[in-house]
Amino acid sequence: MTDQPEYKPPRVWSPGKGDMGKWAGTNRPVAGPTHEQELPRGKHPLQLYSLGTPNGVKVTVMLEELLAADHQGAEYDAWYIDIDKGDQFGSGFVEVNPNSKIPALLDLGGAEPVRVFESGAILLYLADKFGAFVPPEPGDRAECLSWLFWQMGSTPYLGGGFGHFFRYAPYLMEYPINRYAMESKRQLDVLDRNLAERPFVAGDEYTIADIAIWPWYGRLTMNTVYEAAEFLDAASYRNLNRWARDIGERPAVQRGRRVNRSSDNPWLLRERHDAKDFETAG
Ligand SMILES: N[C@@H](CCC(=O)N[C@@H](CS)C(=O)NCC(=O)O)C(=O)O
Repeated sequence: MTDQPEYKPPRVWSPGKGDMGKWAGTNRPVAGPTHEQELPRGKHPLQLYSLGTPNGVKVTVMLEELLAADHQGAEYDAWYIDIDKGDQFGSGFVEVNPNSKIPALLDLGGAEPVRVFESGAILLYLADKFGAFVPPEPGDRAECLSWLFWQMGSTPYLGGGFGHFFRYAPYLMEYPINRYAMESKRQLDVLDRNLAERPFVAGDEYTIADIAIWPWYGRLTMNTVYEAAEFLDAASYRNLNRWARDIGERPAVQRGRRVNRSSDNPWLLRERHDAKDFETAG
């Protein structure tokens, strides 16, 4: 039982009543731009508008992996989108992503600009464009895409469900935390059982499935997602921990994690425009 009075829904919901929790200032029940704000453009064909959250890190890791594999066409400008300030509702950002969420990518390298939104779609677009980190053979490709889409479909239960109620809700509630901790642990077990049989998520090769899953589930084992590692007993998923450590040691992953982060830590890069930015930071 809770001390909170039971919620009695009105006939038609409207916003603005009650404590809406963290991000109450930016959440709205409608889409579309709130203000005119052009996006900056840099010198490279690939323009990334993002933030160093797990969804954003997927893309910076992918771009750094492509560059490490000598795909020079993957050079990119990474611009910082401040979602606390509402940059995602600026007119320029909404043109690139009508869903107003980071990450969003603009590819200016072809005859016409290509916009891509949703982190999974961005990973697949880049993998196809450079012929890397997605297997060409249909069966192997299906396995890789199955895990990529698994991440996109599963993580809202970990993030919007468990993470929200464990870290950001105005007060702690046992019912939703129980519900989403149950599902989050089931997901950790899915990964752990899969990784008992293979080195990487989709088989013998490192793919966009690993790149999508690591920033959420790998970093959860390292206690950098919601500081929930102990609560979810993440250490008990041995195969997942082994994989998370191995992926975390990749130099491209370490570079990708540093991008679009704003902090006093000089090792982190608010924006990234050149490979040399990593050398001069820190
Ligand atoms: N399914 C989307 C989720 C993106 C997402 O939720 N982005 C968050 C930050 S991690 C965001 O931009 N939030 C701003 C907002 O909701 O206004 C993806 O994977 O790209």
